[in-house]
Amino acid sequence: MNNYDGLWLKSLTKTLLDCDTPLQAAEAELADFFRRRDAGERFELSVDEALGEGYCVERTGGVYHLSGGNTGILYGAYDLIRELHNGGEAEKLASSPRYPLRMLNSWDNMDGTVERGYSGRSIWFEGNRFDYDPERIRYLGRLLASAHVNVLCVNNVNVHAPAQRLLTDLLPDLAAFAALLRPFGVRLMVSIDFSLPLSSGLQTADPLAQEVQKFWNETASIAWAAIPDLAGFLVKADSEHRPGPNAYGRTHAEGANMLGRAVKPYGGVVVWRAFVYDCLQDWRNVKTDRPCAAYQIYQPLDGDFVDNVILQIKNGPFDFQVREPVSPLLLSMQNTNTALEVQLAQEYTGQQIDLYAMPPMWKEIFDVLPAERIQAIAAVSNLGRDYFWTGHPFAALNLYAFGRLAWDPAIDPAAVIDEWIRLTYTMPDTDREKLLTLLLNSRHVYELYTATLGLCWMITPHTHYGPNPDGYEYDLWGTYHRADRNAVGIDRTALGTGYTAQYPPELQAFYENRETCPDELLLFFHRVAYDAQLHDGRTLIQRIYDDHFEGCAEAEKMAETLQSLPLPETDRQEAVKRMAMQLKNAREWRDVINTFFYRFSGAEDEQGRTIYP
Ligand code: GCV
Repeated sequence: MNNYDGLWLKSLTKTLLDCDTPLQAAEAELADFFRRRDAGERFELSVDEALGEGYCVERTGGVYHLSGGNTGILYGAYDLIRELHNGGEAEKLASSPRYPLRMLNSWDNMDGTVERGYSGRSIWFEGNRFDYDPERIRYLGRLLASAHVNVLCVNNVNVHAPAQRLLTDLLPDLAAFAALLRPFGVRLMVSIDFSLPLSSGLQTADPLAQEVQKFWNETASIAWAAIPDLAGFLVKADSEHRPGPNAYGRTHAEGANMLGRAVKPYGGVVVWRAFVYDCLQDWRNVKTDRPCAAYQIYQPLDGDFVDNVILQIKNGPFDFQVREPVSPLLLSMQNTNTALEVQLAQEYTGQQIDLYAMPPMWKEIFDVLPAERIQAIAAVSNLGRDYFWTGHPFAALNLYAFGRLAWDPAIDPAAVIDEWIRLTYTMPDTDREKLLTLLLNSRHVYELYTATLGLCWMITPHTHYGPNPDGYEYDLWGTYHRADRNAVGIDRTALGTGYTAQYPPELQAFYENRETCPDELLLFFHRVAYDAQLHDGRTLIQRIYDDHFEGCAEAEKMAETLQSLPLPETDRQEAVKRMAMQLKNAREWRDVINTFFYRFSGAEDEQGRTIYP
């Protein structure tokens, strides 16, 4: 096990390694915490199953009475530890989750690589098999439980061989892995390949074929016999060349429901991803608009899904960009269980090199979500086998905050960041505040130099790091900016692609109107001339130049702040090293994008700064 001790809870106690239940884990954690705290306090635990994942704490004298459901007891223990560690009194605490499923989706392949992973290789797969240090898996369980994450999907949604076999001959290994996480209330989920019946000897994977239904019923029965608390299946179907029901002329509801019925007897769920669009688009075609796709496919199916199918929808209509409006599908599925999907892995948001604290961005989404329809929150994992677990030591914040906000979306983003800093680092208040401000501004700074005014996708193809304004412009992925010498952006109003019509009327009118559309989404919704005036009186072209200069200058200031922080030496060195890479990246973005638009527009910068011709 690597010996990095900087994640938000300090090193694993030996006793925790032997725990078999959340209650035992709660006891071990609290005993260890109070022993170290050495303040003569005691605790008493009682399990009250009726509390489920919830818990209550009450202090009488020097005794903390904690009661909680089977896993609630452990969540209560961690929350009590957090409160006391962070200087709270914890006289009375009571909490229960807003969302029942809080899922981490790993995109780990069995060969040990991680798709869009920036923290090294998989923690549990290597050489096409499970290969892990059990102590590290216990530590992982503990990390997830302390953030109240209760489901881990072990394998990539793009199911590559031999991950298809996780439900067949690799099932005993999966079961052994599940057992390590069980004491922490973490249940496993498996990404499945919709065409599995074909590789198992059937002639079809048609969801309406009886032999296919029988195959999945048997597969589920065997899987749940081996792992009775298996959470369910995660499915990427008919998306980016993955097999799905469309090949048989069946709808996504027909495909998902067939699986839903197979896992129903065991209390399992099928999480069906809505990330479906035409990934072979011709850039010449201006009628097809990728952000419209998910709504067009799934909205007509609202009400057709069985009750243990959850439609998992990415936060925005594109794909985890720095700035996107909320997905209209999330707002419109009235009769379907849905899950929100966010991405901790910083695929488009700096790859754990550039600083990017996500809570402020998630807050924007949580604030508009119709909470009653959302059953689950899922996040693409940012974990890996590297020394810091999340690449950048500060990127652990996003994992922690994800769990906290999936439990209680009302928590203020600044409060959750502050909580994480206090749990992770010991530093004077003034430094803690500096770090908090640095993290709170990090997304804004990254946005300034990479995605001004909602103009995303000007990135290097495939790697998705660094600028390349035309990298995807003449490609087949449907992600165009259509810049010419006069204007940039795509008109997504009723006069353009009609995307805005997918929103409820008020929001539609809000985005449709250039006057009310927020600047940060202007070029997502509108095509705008370079000489058009924005809300603050600047022209579009001047704003593009200014944002890139400002973003880069802000990154330089962040580097200075970082240097001044009293971090543990290992963390400081890594953060400083990565910040140097961020600065290089920010400068490259500034100069490439400014030159790109200068060459098109011919407009001089009003402040006469250097733009390369
Ligand atoms: C797992 C994007 C990523 C892919 C990812 C896909 C998805 O397209 O670039 O790597 O595949 O999203 O969410 O399925």
